[in-house]
Amino acid sequence: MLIRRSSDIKSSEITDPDLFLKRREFMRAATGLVAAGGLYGAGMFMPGKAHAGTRLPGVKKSAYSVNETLTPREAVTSYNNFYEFGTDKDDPAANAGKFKTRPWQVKVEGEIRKPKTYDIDELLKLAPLEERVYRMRCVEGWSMVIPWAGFPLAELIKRAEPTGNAKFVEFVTLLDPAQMPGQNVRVLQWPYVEGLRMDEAMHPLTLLALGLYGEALPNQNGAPVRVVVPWKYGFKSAKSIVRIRFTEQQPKTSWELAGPNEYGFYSNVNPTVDHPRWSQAKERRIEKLSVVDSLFDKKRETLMFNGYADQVAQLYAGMDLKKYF
Ligand SMILES: Nc1nc2c(c(=O)[nH]1)N[C@H]1C(S)=C(S)[C@@H](COP(=O)(O)O)O[C@H]1N2
Ligand SMILES: [Mo]
Repeated sequence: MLIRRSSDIKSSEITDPDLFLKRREFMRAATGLVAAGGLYGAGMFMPGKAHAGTRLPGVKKSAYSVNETLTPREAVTSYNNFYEFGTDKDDPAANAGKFKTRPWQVKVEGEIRKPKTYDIDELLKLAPLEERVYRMRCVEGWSMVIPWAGFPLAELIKRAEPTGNAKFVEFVTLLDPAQMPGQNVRVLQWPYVEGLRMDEAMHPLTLLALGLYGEALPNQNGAPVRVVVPWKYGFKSAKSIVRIRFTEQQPKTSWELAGPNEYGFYSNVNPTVDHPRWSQAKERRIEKLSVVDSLFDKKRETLMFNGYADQVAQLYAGMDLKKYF
């Protein structure tokens, strides 16, 4: 079979940034372009730049931000996971340039009293935009610090008036294989589906993100709207959302369907619970302009709940986090 299990792809080909380095960046580094102003010099590779979002007005700083070195915008917009546009880290920046994010609607439905379809420009004005600088940790072992712009998902949930049956929230990414070439490859079940328990979705840290670095989201980062859940592995933060559905049953998420022993529903960042095929104890923080330069930094310890334990640990009081990984 040509179809490989997505979990195999994750581990063998794209797990470690070093592979990314070896495959293409080292070639460039060797040519001396790094010294000449970085990999983005000489006009040869300018990820993100072409699709830069428009400035978002009135974004207020938030006390929920962490005070850590930001991952440069160049790295945030060039080293991505967005399998709809390909499985390599540089595929989304290369392939999402023409992705159409207007018109765009988000359907809010399910166990709620006020179902509603939002136009994206209406959603942008639903609540005051905040800048939230969050630590983000990918299950593959790298981490970033990203200044998101958005508002708490709770703002939208309150307006939807969930019924007593709403126990979970499901997030569904756009299904459009004509625009998203990766959807023609069955590495995952499409459309990409993620989910949260209701209390997780209502938590003040859970963000509906519409931008980063003060601008509308670049396509490769999940334009025009995504969720951001900073205490969970990155794949819980679904991109380019078209549907938010409130359910009584726990949603079946794309990654769980692809590898139930490897990608649990909760997927809280937890250095004491290893992925079946690799340790989760350490991470490589990307904090240089080019990902290549970060690869020489020492790995750092991964923190419980990605450092947000004070704020979220009580959501899981009494739960066996090895069982509910
Ligand atoms: N629809 C969709 N959402 C997705 C993904 C994806 O492939 N498709 N990848 C996830 C993973 S594994 C990570 S680490 C983050 C990466 O977000 P970033 O590229 O903005 O850093 O997006 C998550 N959201
Ligand atoms: Mo990830």
